Amino acid sequence: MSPVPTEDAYDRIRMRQWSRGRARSAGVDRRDLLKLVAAASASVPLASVAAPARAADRLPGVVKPLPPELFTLRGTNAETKFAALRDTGLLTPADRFFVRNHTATPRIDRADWKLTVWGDGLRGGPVDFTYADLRRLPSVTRTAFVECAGNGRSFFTSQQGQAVSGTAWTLGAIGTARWRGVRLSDVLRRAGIGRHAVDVLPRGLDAEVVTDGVNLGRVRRPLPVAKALDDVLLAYEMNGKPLPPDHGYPVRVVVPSWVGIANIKWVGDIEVSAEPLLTPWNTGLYRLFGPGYPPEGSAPLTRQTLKSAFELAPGASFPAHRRALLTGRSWSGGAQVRAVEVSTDGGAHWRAGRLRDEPRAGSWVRWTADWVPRERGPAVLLARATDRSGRTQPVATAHNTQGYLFDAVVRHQVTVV
Ligand SMILES: Nc1nc2c(c(=O)[nH]1)N[C@H]1C(S)=C(S)[C@@H](COP(=O)(O)O)O[C@H]1N2
Ligand SMILES: [Mo]
Repeated sequence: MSPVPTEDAYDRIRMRQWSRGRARSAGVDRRDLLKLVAAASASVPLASVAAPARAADRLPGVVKPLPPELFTLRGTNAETKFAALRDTGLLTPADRFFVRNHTATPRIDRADWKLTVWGDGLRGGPVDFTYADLRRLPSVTRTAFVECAGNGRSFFTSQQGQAVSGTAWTLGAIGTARWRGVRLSDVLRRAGIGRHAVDVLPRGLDAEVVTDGVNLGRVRRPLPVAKALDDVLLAYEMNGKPLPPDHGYPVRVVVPSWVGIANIKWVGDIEVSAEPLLTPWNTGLYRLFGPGYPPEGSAPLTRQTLKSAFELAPGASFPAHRRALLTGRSWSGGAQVRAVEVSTDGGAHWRAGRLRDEPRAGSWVRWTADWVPRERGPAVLLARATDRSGRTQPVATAHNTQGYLFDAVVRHQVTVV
């Protein structure tokens, strides 16, 4: 089932093309891309991560309410509080699902919306699909998490003392939903994708992104054709209802197990290219930069990594000598979660957590563990997952300047009273 060799091959080829200048820069000046890469490899001040989160009920640019008991606001984004997932099931209700907006949620009328598929990777000219056209195609349903590649970024700083740039997420830049829509492969085949197609570039209808005086254009990131024809959806429903405006209404891309940025919201057009494509989102952004990586960065990121989180507020308190039920979730973009271990003494002793869900690829598992705290004072809770590929969460994650793919065990401070 896993297309891993294909992904690896794609990355190797794309890296060679990038370094020899053979890939085409889609919609942004190649010199600007090179500047982005240079900026990405520079180290950055801690201040960018230490920027204080705000408390408010609303964010301009986000349509849904963001009550402080459910969300922490970070710039244009809203992080889900893990404690607010404790009373939810496997699926994250749309009103608690994190929001990552480069700019602002656009208001789109589905009667005016269409999807244009175009490019030199098609056998013929551009093909349009209305919302009604998509609804007439066979539908598929799939449970999948969407997780930002920078989820957990703030722990590079708070646990490892390292500077990283980007939104200072803790662990709440993830949600799991049941997505319904059509297969991207069905749409690409109907649009006449040719055998020579190599990259598929969905683009959002939200505003162009301007950073440091450079207009990066609209949010877009190429998918290798092998992935695009595999398990990618064009989703129009989230948890049985039309997509909410903030999560991509009327149609978004869902790329199970891959970095959040692959899941383009408010998709308006898809370029199918016979040449490899480069955009800011697969060159300066969403690669690993830093001492251990080449100057042009690692290969573009594909799958998410392995993580665990307690459904608890930071600094939560527990009464001594009373049995507490600890709950949490673990997930991996690499393979199903196989086991979760929990420590309530800062990592000296570990015991097995009880899994509450049948582990499935692309989803998370809920787990529980009992704890009877004995000593009053501060305590550190840890949860550590292992997936079926044999990976276990490490003690530390190798540094990268933009703080992507943090996978180390998080130390959750609590107090016994
Ligand atoms: N058009 C568009 N698509 C987008 C984004 C965006 O800003 N614009 N953000 C991306 C990023 S970085 C992430 S992590 C996910 C977040 O999806 P969500 O807001 O539905 O949680 O959407 C991705 N798709
Ligand atoms: Mo993201």
